[in-house]
Amino acid sequence: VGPVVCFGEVLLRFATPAGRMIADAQSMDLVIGGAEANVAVAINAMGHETRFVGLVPDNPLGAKAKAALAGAGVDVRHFRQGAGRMGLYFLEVGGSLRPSSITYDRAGSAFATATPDQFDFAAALEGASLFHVSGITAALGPQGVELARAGIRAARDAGVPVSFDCNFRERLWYAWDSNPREILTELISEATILFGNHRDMTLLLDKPFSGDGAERRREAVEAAFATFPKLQVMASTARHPLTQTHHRLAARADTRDDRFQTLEVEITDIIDRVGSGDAFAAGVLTGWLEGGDARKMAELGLAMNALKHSQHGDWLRLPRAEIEAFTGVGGDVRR
Ligand code: KDG
Repeated sequence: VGPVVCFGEVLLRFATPAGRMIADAQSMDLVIGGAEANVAVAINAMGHETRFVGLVPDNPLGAKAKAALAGAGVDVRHFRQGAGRMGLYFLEVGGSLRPSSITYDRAGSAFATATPDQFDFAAALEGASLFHVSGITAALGPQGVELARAGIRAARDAGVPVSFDCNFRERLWYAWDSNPREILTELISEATILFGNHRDMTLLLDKPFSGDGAERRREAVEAAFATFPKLQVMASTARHPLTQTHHRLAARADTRDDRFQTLEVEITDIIDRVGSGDAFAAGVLTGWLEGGDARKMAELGLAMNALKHSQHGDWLRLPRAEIEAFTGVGGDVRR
């Protein structure tokens, strides 16, 4: 199995102490984020090689981001440093009564203003099993659209299957004169694997899906397979929040001739849910790399999604044995 190549923007994340507003915070916890980097780190922790393609500034902030990915075992030979600023995001951590919220400070970052010729996609894709990209890159602006397009085209030309996570970020898309329906439809038409739910499909097809939750999800999957002939796998999660820190989660994976819907698991005492969608993608992709069926993809995805809620920061890098042992019930204290 060749490496999974992930492409996107790496961000520094500053988080307030739990229950403290940004306005009142005097210190913040600093970690590395960025959806596609989160996926690269989590797949790597599952025992598969990953390679990251990106661009951060040639300053200590960019160096920190690059060193962190390298330290997590990701191949950073194609993770460049150059002119420009670092993208940041600030997380105001809520609690059981109040949601957390994200403030971006990333406009005009080195990555968002990069041009495709700054990346050697062909070299980065050599020997790769998969190319993973997300809608966030395209949401950054017209230059981001060009970057996503160029990466996907290079993967197509190299015969490397594309994995695409819609990762719809309203605040990014609607900060410029964008047409997410048209752009996402174009990008997804090259995808073999799609992470998206019925809300994404509603946006793409301009058509609401009726019915109860399960029916709506099934219709959305059918619509996706009908709309995108290259698509082989579609995966999504369903989340039912009971309080801010107590959710029920389920996952679903579909191929053209197989499908699996997990039972719901209870997630209580959520420590940090940011990056849980990326952990889900990493689980599904791990299952796919290992030739797994819909059930294996959905179950690994759910386990990684759920366990991410127990970890501070954007990353999930628990030992694989812990992911596999996950039952949703919790366990004894290890001694
Ligand atoms: O999925 C986690 C991401 O939302 C976080 O890392 C920040 O990449 C990010 C984004 O653009 O929202």
